[in-house]
Amino acid sequence: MRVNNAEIARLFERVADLLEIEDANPFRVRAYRNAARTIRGYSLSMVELLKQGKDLSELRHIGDDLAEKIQEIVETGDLPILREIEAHTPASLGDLLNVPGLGPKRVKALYQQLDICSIEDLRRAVYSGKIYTVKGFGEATVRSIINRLDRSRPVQRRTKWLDAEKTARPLLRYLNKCKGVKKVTMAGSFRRCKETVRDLDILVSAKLDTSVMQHLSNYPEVARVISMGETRSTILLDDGMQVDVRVIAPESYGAALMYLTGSKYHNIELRTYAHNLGFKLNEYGLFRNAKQLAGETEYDVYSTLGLSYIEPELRENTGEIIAAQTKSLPQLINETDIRGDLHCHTNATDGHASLKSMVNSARKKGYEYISINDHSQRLTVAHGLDKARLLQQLKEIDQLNSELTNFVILKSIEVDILEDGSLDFPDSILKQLDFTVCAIHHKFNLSEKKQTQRIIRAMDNPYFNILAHPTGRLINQRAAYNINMREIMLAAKQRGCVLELNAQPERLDLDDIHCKLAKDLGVKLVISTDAHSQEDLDSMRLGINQARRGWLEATDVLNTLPLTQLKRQFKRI
Ligand code: DGT
Ligand code: CA
Ligand code: CA
Repeated sequence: MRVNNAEIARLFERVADLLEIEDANPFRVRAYRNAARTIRGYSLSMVELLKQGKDLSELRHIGDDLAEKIQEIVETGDLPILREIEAHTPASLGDLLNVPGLGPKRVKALYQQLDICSIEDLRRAVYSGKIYTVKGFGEATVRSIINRLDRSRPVQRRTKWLDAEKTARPLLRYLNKCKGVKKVTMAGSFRRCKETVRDLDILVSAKLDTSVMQHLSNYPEVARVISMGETRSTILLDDGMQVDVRVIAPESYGAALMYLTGSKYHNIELRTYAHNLGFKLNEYGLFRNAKQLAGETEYDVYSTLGLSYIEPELRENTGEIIAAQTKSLPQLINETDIRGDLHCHTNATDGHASLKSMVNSARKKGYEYISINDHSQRLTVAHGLDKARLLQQLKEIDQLNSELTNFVILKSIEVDILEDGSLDFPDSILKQLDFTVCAIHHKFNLSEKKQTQRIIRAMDNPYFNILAHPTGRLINQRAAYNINMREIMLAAKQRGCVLELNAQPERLDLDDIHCKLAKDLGVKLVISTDAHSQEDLDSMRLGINQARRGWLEATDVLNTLPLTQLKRQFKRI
């Protein structure tokens, strides 16, 4: 094993960081830090010194104990004490320590005072403003943390929700075919409709003596069985997705579904809530003095606890339990609330379907309106429309509209926001449209200040209506651009502009936290598919998923409005 000094030092530093967060003896913490410094700065490699039979305890700051540990690392590549400490600290604290600007002192304060254990927790605390209650987190610190978080967003390998669904569907069908199976349900982050999932969690309701697991192992897509028991198994599928399957008796189905749906933090909070009321809640049911009071359905469990039913999308421990107790949960938006799609392309630019086909599909979905938002001239890669082609399209729309009953095609465009914040068409053209969708498609790397100013300057134009895919991130591919979202939302509100929740499976931009922020700030949103084909119109449900995770109600979303009211919202002058 060839570990270099820097790696050894890094392991020691990690031990010191975690010990410090745990409030361990400061001398112990310092011992690891000092040793790390010695090792890092030493001119010869520890491996070499050991090979020469040198006694490492002669080095500055290295005692017998640490010398032994260095030897252990050199021999095994691992440091067991670190694993031990990691085993009783939340694993995600390590991620927090990796956020630039967050040293162990700050992580410790966050952990001890706000119970922040993960990047996700941190994001929530930042956006809710809770973080300001912790000493040492002033405006400037928090701003720099937000920027780093926004830029360092998920690069980890999590599967996009829609891809996970493609994997899950046939498996659910297959499991349903097993004899004795009553119900098969997706749980975990998939059921909570997180934009990405790490693995699939499936709950099967069946008598415990059925052969579900045998059936599972015969699924043709199984690449490897990781573990298999009577009630729980984990398998790896050919496409790389890991799947946890639990079998549970029907009388505990609701409680088990709640447990397996999570989130973990919702579960923990709910258990404490139940405990404080003298109940015991676990995956088998809700109990008082060993007597099961509920458990067959989730609804029973919540209502026996005196709570309204909490939709899975809200189960993130961000205030939903209190809201359920005080009957103030949001009436979450549904797909049926949507009356039209406000961002669609045709084959006049980079879409695949004609204007007419897009309209037909929108009508089939039961919509009352659709808008056509082809690209503007600057976007030559997408064959953006120049003035003449745009006017030609408007004429076609007029013609089609005159033939349609109970349906209207809105005239619009996806107009580029140029680097100086001006729009890619003059007002004389923009004013002929029903509204505009404005977007950034180049110069992604401006500084936060410049990018934010660029967008706000664009909003100063009275023909600016909707900011499309506001952060520009592509899930697992491209980080958000550098912007101050709060400032942009406040500017939008002031000017009567709105933000888009773009429902494309790889965009889902805004994310759930930003949706909630918009709601809290009183900024309206639209949910649009940015469809480039007829099938793409079906992405609306993904946007709805995201919106529900962001606590949005129909009243927060403009394309739930009937046409006349909608048009009024777009009149700024
Ligand atoms: P993922 O897979 O990272 O996208 O997210 P989840 O939420 O699906 O997480 P997963 O698959 O590790 O666990 C599935 C559910 O099991 C989770 O949502 C809640 C429950 N669960 C997991 N670990 C714990 C725990 O330590 N305590 C409690 N109370 N519940 C847990
Ligand atoms: Ca999962
Ligand atoms: Ca799992």
